Amino acid sequence: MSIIMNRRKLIAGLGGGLFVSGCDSWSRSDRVKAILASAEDLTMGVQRSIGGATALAREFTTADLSPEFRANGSRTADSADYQAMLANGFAGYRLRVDGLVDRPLSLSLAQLRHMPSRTQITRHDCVEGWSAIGQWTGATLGPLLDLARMRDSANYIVFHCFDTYGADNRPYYESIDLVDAFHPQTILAYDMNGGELPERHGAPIRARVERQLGYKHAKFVSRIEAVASLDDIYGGKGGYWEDVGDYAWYAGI
Ligand SMILES: Nc1nc2c(c(=O)[nH]1)N[C@H]1C(S)=C(S)[C@@H](COP(=O)(O)O)O[C@H]1N2
Ligand SMILES: [Mo]
Repeated sequence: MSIIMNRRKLIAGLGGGLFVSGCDSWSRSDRVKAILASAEDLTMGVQRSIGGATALAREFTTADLSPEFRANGSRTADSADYQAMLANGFAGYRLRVDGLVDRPLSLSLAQLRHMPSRTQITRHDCVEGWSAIGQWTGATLGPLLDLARMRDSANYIVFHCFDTYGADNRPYYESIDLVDAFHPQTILAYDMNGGELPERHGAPIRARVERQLGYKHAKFVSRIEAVASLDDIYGGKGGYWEDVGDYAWYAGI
C-alpha cells in the first residue's frame, strides 16, 4: 500500500498529472492502470537517476539482526530431485547458467563458494507487510555472467526455481534487468546469518536483490537464464507473482 502511495506522491511531485489530463474518454480503471504503469516506470527511472545505477541498499550491523527471520512462500521444493539432493547435502547440486551466453556453466556449490563473493546485512521487505534484517553471503552475480560470456543480446536474467507454488502448482521464477544483475549487492546467497542457507529460506541458493521487494528474491534457484525478452517465459510478466497476482515487475523499495 505504502508503495503505491509513494508512487502517487512521486508522480504528483514530478508533474505526472500530465499523464492523466486530457483523457476524459478513458474509463476510470484504464486511467488507474495507466497511472500505476507509468508510476512503475517513474519509480524505476527516478530511483536509478537519483541514486545511480549502483546506489547501495542500506546495510546494517550484526547488532541489528532480527532474532526471528520468518520464512515465506515455499518452505521447501516438493520434487523428488530436490528432496534427493537435500537428503545428500546438495552434493549433486549444479547451478546452470545458460541462455544467451557463449559459455554455459554448470557449477557445484564448492565452485560457487570459490567465486567472488559478498557479505551484507540488509532488510528484507515483503509486500505482505513484514520486514526482517538478515546477513547474507553469496557469489556476486555479475562476475558469474562475465564468466559465462553473456551475449550483448541479453536484456534480462531469469531465476528458475525448484519449487512450484499455489493451487495450480506453477513453477516459481523471477527476473531482473542487467542494472540489477550487475549491481554489487545482487548475490546468489549460500549462507545466511553465518551458517548454511536453511532449507526454508531457499537452500542451497537464493537470490538477494536488495533494492527490491521480497518476491524478487528467488529461493531454491536451479538455473539462471539470460534472455532478450520475458514474453515467452512462463506467463510473460517476468515473475510468478507478476503473472499470478499482477505485482509490479520493478519492485523498487
Ligand atoms: N522459489 C521461491 N522464491 C521465493 C518465494 C517462493 O515462494 N518460492 N517467495 C518469495 C517471497 S513473497 C518472499 S517475501 C521471500 C521470502 O523469503 P524468506 O522465506 O527467506 O523469508 O521469498 C521470495 N522468493
Ligand atoms: Mo513476500
